[in-house]
Amino acid sequence: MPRAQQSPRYAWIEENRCARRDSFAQAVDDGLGSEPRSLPCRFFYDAAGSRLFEAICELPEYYLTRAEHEILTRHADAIIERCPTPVTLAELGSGSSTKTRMLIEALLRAQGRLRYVPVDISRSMLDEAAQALLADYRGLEITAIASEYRDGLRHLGKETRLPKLIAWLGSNIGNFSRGEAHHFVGGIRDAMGADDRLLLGVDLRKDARVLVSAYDDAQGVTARFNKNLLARINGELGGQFDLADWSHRARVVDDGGRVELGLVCRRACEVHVAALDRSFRFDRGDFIHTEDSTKYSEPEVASLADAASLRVEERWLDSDRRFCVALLAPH
Ligand code: AVJ
Repeated sequence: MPRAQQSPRYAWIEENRCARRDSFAQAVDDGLGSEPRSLPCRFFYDAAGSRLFEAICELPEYYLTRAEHEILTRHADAIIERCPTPVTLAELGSGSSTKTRMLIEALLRAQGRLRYVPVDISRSMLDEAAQALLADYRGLEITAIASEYRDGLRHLGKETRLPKLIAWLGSNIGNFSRGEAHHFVGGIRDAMGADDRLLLGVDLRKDARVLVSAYDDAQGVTARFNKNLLARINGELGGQFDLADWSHRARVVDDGGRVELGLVCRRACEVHVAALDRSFRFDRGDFIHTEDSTKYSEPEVASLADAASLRVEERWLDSDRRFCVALLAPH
């Protein structure tokens, strides 16, 4: 795909791509070579994986995107009324930026012009999203940061021309354990000034049946998304995984507090990975953990904020009370 050009309204910063490719090899070597086996979920999002994730967001079972969209549609103006104006909109894990359009529109209504700084691991998603947004909104200027969260936060800390509204939506926080989330929200707090705000979209604890169907959909899109990790090992590292030997598994654990995703081996196999010059043996029933999706209660959201010296300024739920968007401000 042709790379988007830098222009007066669009600039991008890319954080060490080569190191990232190496780190995929390293992560596969470490993750498949030790027990319990695992692959880190941040590697889901190559171009194909990002597209599959967009398809997940449209699934009837995957209520998260719709619930959050409902909240942002109803309350975008109320959200930005509680932010200083003018404000820069930053976003962690922006993906296609579809979920952000309500905020962008509300901010453009309120302040006419807007600087938007999306951070995402997928350069192709950033380019596509930026082109679409710039075509739709005059008055928008975008600086995209292609990096993992850690590097992205470092850039955001330097983004001090105007106060910032940092959006971290889509329950992306769910990929962290509770402990990691506490730590990471502390890191966001460190990148915030006294006037900045954090807008957090969090999926709430709920009935296990609703969760299982959201993460094991009837059309098998989530299964393909999950197996895309193996396809990436094949494509990028010369792996020999037969995708038919693996099945997708989604399990609710921790009393509805977490969905655990992984791949179960259906047939004993030995898989060579050329780039690692190494083979991995799997028995039938072996499990590779690929993702956690942590769910929160409302009090857990408040204590998460509190532990990072933030307070919940206001929070909004969807009409089915499945999802929460919370606006956090420094103490
Ligand atoms: C992008 C982390 C929010 O946990 O719901 C969706 C990822 N994985 N279906 C989630 C995901 C399988 C998603 N997040």
